Amino acid sequence: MKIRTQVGIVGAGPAGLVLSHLLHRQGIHSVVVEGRSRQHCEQRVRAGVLEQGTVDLLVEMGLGERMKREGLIHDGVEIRFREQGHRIDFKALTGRGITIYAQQEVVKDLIAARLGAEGEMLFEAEGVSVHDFDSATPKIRFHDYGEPSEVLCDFIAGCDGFHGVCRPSIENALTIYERVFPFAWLGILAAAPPSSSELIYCYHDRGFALHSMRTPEITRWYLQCAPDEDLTQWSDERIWEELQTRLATRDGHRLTEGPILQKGITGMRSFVAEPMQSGRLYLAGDAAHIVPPTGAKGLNLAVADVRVLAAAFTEFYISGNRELLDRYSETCLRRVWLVQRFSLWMTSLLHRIPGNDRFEEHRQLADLDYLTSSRAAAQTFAENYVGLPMS
Ligand code: FAS
Ligand code: PHB
Repeated sequence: MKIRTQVGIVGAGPAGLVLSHLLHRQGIHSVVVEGRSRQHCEQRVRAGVLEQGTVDLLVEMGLGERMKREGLIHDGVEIRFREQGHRIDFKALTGRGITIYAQQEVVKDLIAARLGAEGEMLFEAEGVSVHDFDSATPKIRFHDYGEPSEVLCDFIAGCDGFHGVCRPSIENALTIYERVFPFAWLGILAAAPPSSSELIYCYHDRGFALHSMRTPEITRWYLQCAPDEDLTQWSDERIWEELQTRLATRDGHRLTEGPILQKGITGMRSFVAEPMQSGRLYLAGDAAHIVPPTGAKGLNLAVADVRVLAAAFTEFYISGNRELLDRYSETCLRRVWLVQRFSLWMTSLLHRIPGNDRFEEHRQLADLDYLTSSRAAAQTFAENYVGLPMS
C-alpha cells in the first residue's frame, strides 16, 4: 500500500496529533503512523498540567470545549516544607494560571478532531522505519496488519517519543546532552477527592512528594523513590502512609485517602538531542528532549515545538521559503534549554539528593525559604511554571 502526502508524521502522541491538526487547518495534508492501538494512546496515563499557552492554542484549534468544561483552572500552587505550606499566587504574580486536564483527554480530543476532519491516522503500524530523508522524497515504511506499506512525503516529522525510531535514524548527526537522576517517581492514580484545591509540591527528609489531581473525584500522587524501586514492595496502605508522613502539616491535617486505581514508576532524566532536524526529518517533543516531570513541562514543550514546526511548514507550502524550516531547531532549542533549566532547578530544589551532606541540605532549605519569602523569587518561579511566552 502506498500513500502520498505532504507531511508524514510518526507518532500519535500530543506532538504528532497537534501538528497534524495545525497543518490540516492550513490546508496541508499529513498522515500519522502510530505503532500502538487507538485505545492504548487514549488510555496512557501521563501528564496533567497544561500551561496557559498550550490551553490557548488548543482553544484556537477548536479543541477547547471539553477542556473548558472538565478542566480545572488553578491560579497557584503550594510549596510545602518543614510541615508548612506556602502558596505561590500565579494570578497575582503573572496574571496567568494553569489548567489541570489529563494528557489522555487531550489525546482523545485530538484524535476525535482528526477523525472528524477525515484525517489519516494509521494505528497499530508494525516495524515502522524512516528512509531517504536526505532526498526530496522521504518515506515511512511499515506493515499495516501484515501488509507492506509506505508513506511517501515531502517531509517527515518524528513525533514518536523517547523510545521511537526517528531520533536513532539520525543519531550520527546529533549531539546528546543528558543527566540521569539517582531517583525516580512512584506515581499513583486514586479514587479519592483532592486533599487541597491546588497542587502541593513537598520537600521532606524522606523524599519529595506531590499532590495533584485529574477531576474532583480522581487524584494523582507522586513519591520520590529509588530508580530501581520494586513496586511489589509498595502496598496501597504503605503508599498512603508514606504520603501522609511526607505531606504532614503542623495542624495535623490528614490527606483524604481512597482506592488506588493505577501505580507505576517513572524514571527521571534531562535529555536534549541537537540539532532537532536532519535533511527532511524534523524531531519534536520527547523524540528530541526529555525533562524531569517536576516542572510539568513535557507535554507543553512538545506542543511548543510543533507550533513552530507547523508555522515553518505553512510558510514553505505558501511561499516556498524554507527560512523558518532551516531555523526550526535553533528556534525550538532556545525554549528547550530554558525549560530544561527550570525543570532541573525545580527537581534539585524539591528532591532529597542522595549523597548531599548537611550543608547542602541547609542550602536547599534556604532555597525553599527564599522562594517562599521573596516576591522576586516567587515571580521568577511563577513565570516559568505558567509557561514562558511563546517566541
Ligand atoms: P509521546 O511519547 O506522548 O508520543 C509518542 C507516540 O509515538 C506514542 O503514541 C508512541 O506509541 C508512538 N511511537 C513510539 N515509537 C513508535 C514507532 N516506532 N512507530 C510508530 N509510533 C511510535 N509530563 C508531565 O508534564 N507530567 C507528567 O506527569 C508526566 N508523566 C509522564 C509519565 C511517563 C511514563 C512518561 C513517559 C512521560 C510523562 N510526562 C509527563 C512527559 C509526557 O507528558 C511527554 O512529554 C509527552 O507525552 C510528549 O509527547 P510526545 O512528544 O507526543 O511523545
Ligand atoms: C500530574 O498531575 O501528573 C503532574 C503534575 C505536576 C507535575 C508532574 C505531574 O509536576
